[in-house]
Amino acid sequence: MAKRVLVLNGPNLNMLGTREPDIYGAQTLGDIAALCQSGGESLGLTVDFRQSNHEGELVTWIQEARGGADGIVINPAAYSHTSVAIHDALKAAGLPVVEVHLSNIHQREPFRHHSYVSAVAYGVICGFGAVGYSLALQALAEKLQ
Ligand code: CA2
Repeated sequence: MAKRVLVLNGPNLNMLGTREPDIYGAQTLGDIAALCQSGGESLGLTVDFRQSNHEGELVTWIQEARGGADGIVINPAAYSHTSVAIHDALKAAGLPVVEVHLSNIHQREPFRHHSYVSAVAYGVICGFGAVGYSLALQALAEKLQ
């Protein structure tokens, strides 16, 4: 049976492709969703791709993933650097988590160097742009085999 992966995206990622292409690339979130759908299909994964600007909504989706998904790929965006709530929800979900960032957060401002999510992820991918999502799905497919 196909493994189910929840791909979550945090605040402002719905704005991708409209500004700062030098940092985040020119692709829209819709483009990345399509990449995940096709990449997931070829890996035998069912991908549920979502974005929210609201911390609580992301927490609720993570809670619902327990029982409804086999793994999580998450780009928590700015909440990476602030959210104990997302950290706690991911820990409680008990599912394998891969954290993705489009940009290399370690090359940027110091406040982006720490992520509350990294401690509950089994892997972190950053700096490869949209390709990072494909790499995350590939890693998760291996893990879920
Ligand atoms: O590099 C990443 O993927 C980030 O998670 C993106 C977040 C940022 O806060 C993290 O430090 C690193 C920001 C996403 C906002 O993206 C925009 C794109 C275009 C226009 C406005 C915002």
